[in-house]
Amino acid sequence: MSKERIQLCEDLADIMPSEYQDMVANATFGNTSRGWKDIGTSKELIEEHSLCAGCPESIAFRFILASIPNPEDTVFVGSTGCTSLVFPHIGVHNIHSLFGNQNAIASGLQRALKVRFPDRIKDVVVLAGDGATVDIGLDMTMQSWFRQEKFTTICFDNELYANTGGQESGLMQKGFVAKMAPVGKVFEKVRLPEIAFESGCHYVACLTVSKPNRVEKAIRNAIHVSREFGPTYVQLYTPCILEIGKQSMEGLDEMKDAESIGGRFVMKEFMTDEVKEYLKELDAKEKEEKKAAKAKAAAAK
Ligand SMILES: Cc1ncc(C[n+]2csc(CCOP(=O)(O)OP(=O)(O)O)c2C)c(N)n1
Ligand code: SF4
Ligand SMILES: [Mg+2]
Repeated sequence: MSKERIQLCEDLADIMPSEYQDMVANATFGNTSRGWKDIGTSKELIEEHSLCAGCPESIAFRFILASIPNPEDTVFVGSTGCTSLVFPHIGVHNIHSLFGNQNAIASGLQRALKVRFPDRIKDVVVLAGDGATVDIGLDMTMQSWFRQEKFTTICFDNELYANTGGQESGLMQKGFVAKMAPVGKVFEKVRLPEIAFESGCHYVACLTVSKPNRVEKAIRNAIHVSREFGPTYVQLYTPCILEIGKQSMEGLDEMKDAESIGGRFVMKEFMTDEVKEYLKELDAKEKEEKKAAKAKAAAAK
């Protein structure tokens, strides 16, 4: 990774917005050890968001953007929904795709980047809602897994179509009544994490976004594994507080309840034995690198 990739053009530097200047000077591009702990002390890759106040999708975005290992060489592929309202405000390349097509677009993009930049690591990350990933786009989602496309799919699971007012989705829980689904869901929540693993994903994680360290680890694992092995999937419970009748400050409690013992979103991970071994080695390597960086900093004092 290199900070040289994110620069201001000298001739235009004085007319660039101050937020952009700040990002070039103070964001964590190029830091190998970037992570959620940088939030609050460095320039974040998200300027603002246009979601409802307190929407868990907003904090999920912040954690993900702080955790991606290679932001200057990452391209997000989004889809229509509440998530798509945030993409115009982030400092990472992103593409908006037609609703449901995101994994097809990402497949072509990842392949093209591999041809165009054979010697550079380029990460493609799909980030879309449950309606886009599991309902209308399920065919494209699963076909990319069957074809072993090397990118990560992140699903913001708020258990309905929030952006269009609350229609039923496959990830909605049984019996739930939404504003635009008055009868109530008649079948169980689709078990997409299990389906993803059975469909060829090499690493799968399902969790809430209440604990930033867990989100960071899951995102990093998913991206590193996608580079080496093939498709990976991360499902994040980001409840729509409007639909479940919560106040803006109650989203965190909702997620904590959901992940406590016996809850619907106790964290789960699936991975192959090969991946388990690979992640163990990656962790050990990262620990060594951190130790060496600390020792270097101490010696420089
Ligand atoms: C091709 C197409 N079909 C349908 C829509 C209408 N549409 C916009 S947002 C949305 C729901 C998004 O739901 P989800 O993916 O779960 O994201 P959320 O808004 O819940 O974050 C739908 C159906 C559209 N914009 N384009
Ligand atoms: S409608 Fe729901 S999911 Fe969408 S921004 Fe508002 S709280 Fe978040
Ligand atoms: Mg949704």
